[in-house]
Amino acid sequence: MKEKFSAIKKALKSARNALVVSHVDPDGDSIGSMLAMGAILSNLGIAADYLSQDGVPKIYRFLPETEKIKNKIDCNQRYDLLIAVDSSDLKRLGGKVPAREMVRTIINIDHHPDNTLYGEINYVEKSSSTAELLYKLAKYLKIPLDRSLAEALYVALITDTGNFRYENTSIETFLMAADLLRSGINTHEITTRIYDTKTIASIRVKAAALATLETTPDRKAAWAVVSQEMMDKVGAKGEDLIGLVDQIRSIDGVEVAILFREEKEEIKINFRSKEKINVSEIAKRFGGGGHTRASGAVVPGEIADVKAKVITEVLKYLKASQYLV
Ligand SMILES: [Mn+2]
Repeated sequence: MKEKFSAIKKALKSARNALVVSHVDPDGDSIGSMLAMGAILSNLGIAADYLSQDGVPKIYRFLPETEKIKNKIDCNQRYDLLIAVDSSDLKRLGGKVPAREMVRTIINIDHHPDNTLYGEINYVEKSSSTAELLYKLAKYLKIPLDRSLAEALYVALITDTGNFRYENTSIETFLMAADLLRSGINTHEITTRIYDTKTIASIRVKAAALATLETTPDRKAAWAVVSQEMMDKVGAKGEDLIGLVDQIRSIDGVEVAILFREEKEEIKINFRSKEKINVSEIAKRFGGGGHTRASGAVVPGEIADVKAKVITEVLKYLKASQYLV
């Protein structure tokens, strides 16, 4: 890891400007990691732009400097560095990233096991979150851990570990959290904003989605559907669905939870598992990917057809894994 850090340090030293990018449908780890990377860059005096094609979900906008994150950039701008955080491949960054020839060096910082190592420098390591990797990088670079950097890292850390509930939570995770707390962040305020502040549209669309809940007879798998009509009816946005698939997974006995969401001509699918099934394998069969317990895919087609196809495949997978009897 030392070589990775020194390669990054060298690249940063010779850079005048950088573009920090994260994946489409951003989550807390992608936004927090972008901001943390930004704090590192500004500390080193490197000018930075920030690109998140789908913007910044409202619940993360209390973080300092989120207004710097734009949903498009000037495509004539050249960058010494493109720093991608929390994204397993280039495609996940969306279609608005600059052309390859506009960027000198790509630095890829990520914790997804299926990362395609698309950078000239790949700092890809198994960890709770991309934030955990950035925390280590910040320490190596001796960047002072001020309150706003600590807040960005903390939000990223808790959202990717489900507030320290998921199995990716380790001793390192808690040690990092403890260190972040030393900078004076208010964890109660942060968790209230992240977990206990919902829009009414979010509650309404979740109620409508949960009304579509179906399960296998043995309740090992459960799924729900969100149509465009359901979203429009209550004025919900994609970010209003945060936590819904986890709610389905929380049903007693459920091992695999799936959420189907209709968006234009495509169906976005979220997979979650509780403790046995590697849902990234299932997502891969539909051109997606992700983590062992949380993955996703986007499939073109009608919602009913896609749902039928996916459920059949999930049941096959569960059977083959000897899990479903
Ligand atoms: Mn992540």
